[in-house]
Amino acid sequence: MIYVKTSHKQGPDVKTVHQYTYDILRKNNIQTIFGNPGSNELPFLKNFPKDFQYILGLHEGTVVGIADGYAQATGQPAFVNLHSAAGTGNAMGALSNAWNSHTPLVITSGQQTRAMMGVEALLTNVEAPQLPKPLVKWSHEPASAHEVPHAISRAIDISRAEASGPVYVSIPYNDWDVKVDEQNEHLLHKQVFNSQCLSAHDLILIQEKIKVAKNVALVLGTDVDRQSANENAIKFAEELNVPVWVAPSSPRCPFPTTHAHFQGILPASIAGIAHIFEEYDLVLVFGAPIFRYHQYEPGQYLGPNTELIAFTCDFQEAARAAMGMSFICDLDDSLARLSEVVEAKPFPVKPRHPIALSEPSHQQGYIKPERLFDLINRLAPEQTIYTNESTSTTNILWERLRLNGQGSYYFAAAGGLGFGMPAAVGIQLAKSERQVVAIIGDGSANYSITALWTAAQYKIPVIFIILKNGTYGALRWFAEVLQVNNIPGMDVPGIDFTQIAKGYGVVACSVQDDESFVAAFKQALDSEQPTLIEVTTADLI
Ligand code: TZD
Ligand code: CA
Repeated sequence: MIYVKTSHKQGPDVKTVHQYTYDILRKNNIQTIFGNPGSNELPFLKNFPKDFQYILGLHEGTVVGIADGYAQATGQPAFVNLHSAAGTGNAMGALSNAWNSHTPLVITSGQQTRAMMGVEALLTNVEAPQLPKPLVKWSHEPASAHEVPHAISRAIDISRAEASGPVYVSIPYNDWDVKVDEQNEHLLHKQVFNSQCLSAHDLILIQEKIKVAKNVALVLGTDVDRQSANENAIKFAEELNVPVWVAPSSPRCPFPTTHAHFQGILPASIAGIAHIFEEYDLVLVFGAPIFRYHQYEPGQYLGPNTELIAFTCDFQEAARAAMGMSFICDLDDSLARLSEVVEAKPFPVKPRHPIALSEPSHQQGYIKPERLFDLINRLAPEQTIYTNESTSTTNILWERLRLNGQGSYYFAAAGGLGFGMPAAVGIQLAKSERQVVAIIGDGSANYSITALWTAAQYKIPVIFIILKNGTYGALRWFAEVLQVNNIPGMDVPGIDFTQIAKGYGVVACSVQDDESFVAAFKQALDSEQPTLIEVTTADLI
């Protein structure tokens, strides 16, 4: 037998995996843990440090949704602790959204004790690193307790590196008390920087292409907002004097919807996008996939005379693009530097079609979505943050709500329902100075309804507005697109969200007309406590 001498000190001063992990979290400014615990996780949570807060979610989809909102709102990795295989499995839908929105999430789960993993004792997470794939940038189970601190530090740095995203670490529960090498101190000081700027050569090439183009269109995507590049995006659009669209299916709003250059959100189809850009010879895209289509309307990606240049933080997006020229770079820096060198195009930018304000809803027993959004827009504070999971009204929302400033709008990036309510809770937790309003369909509200309980218990004053039309409206629309009939399971009648909310400890009311909505919304804004307003938005009889 070969005896390997290790440098592990075993004296009383030597730190354990548990101590190093919490120190590594502190060093990374992570002092909030989002979780739902099980027996495998208890040794990690024991003697929970006083300088940390634990946010309990009652279902793992809700936990990851809350953490996703929190991470997106703070711009920093959020730390999640889930229960083994079953807990991770419950979180997968939420993880699909986090993956697609480049949300930095460090998801840990407890594993059985190492001595019983081989016999697959109850609660063993079999082949743990496989489980969350392909929705994580990195997935790992340390080979021994001695690797755990390094794996945690590595996970945080990977999640934060551009393009940021979720990572997963499975940790056997007997690892936490193991004393480990003091060289782990290095992990408390090491630093990793993101620095990807366009080269001088690239800048000249792009500048030249912009200069010779006659009609330039600008498309901005979610990562412009995520990288806080909004101000430089406005500057660039104004310096170049060109119209601005938001990328299709964008889960965030990178440009003020009130700006004179704003044209709206692009349709999510191949033919739809090509049609809009027919008259342009250059399309510049910042911070979006090329493109995030949804409904299949076949056609040419772009017309024969249209060239596309994309700027992305994600090499996968660049590789996936079916056309064009892509630069993998920092968006804020690129926009800033290009703003300095471009010359304004001579044509005035046409404003988008004006939207007429909706009519009051007299005596009809419901408030049309258009009307509801106009009322919300009139009453909500200037800096309101919206999460949107009302699937058939997304276009109306983009037309009618004022979305201004960085981090004003969040939507499920993979279209996975169960994001809007928990994300609103996580965002409000991170941004106590701004009101968060969650706009949620009566179908979508059911996927992560337990977010209400976390909002109530931690006094997180989100206003949840449930649009009750009794049906899966978006699926009805899609059935028409696909021209398919007689589909079962399209309606969701008989749900009383006020009763559910009250059961979870959230103040709630139901409204059917303008006056009651206005009164309820004003009261919710003043109350500074979580409130649910159920709004009938269609004739349900
Ligand atoms: N399950 C999950 C987790 N995500 C999904 N996207 C769906 C199912 C499918 N789905 C949609 O894509 S939209 C939708 C479903 C069920 C209807 C949502 O209904 P709603 O909103 O009441 O929330 P609308 O405005 O009535 O469409
Ligand atoms: Ca609905």
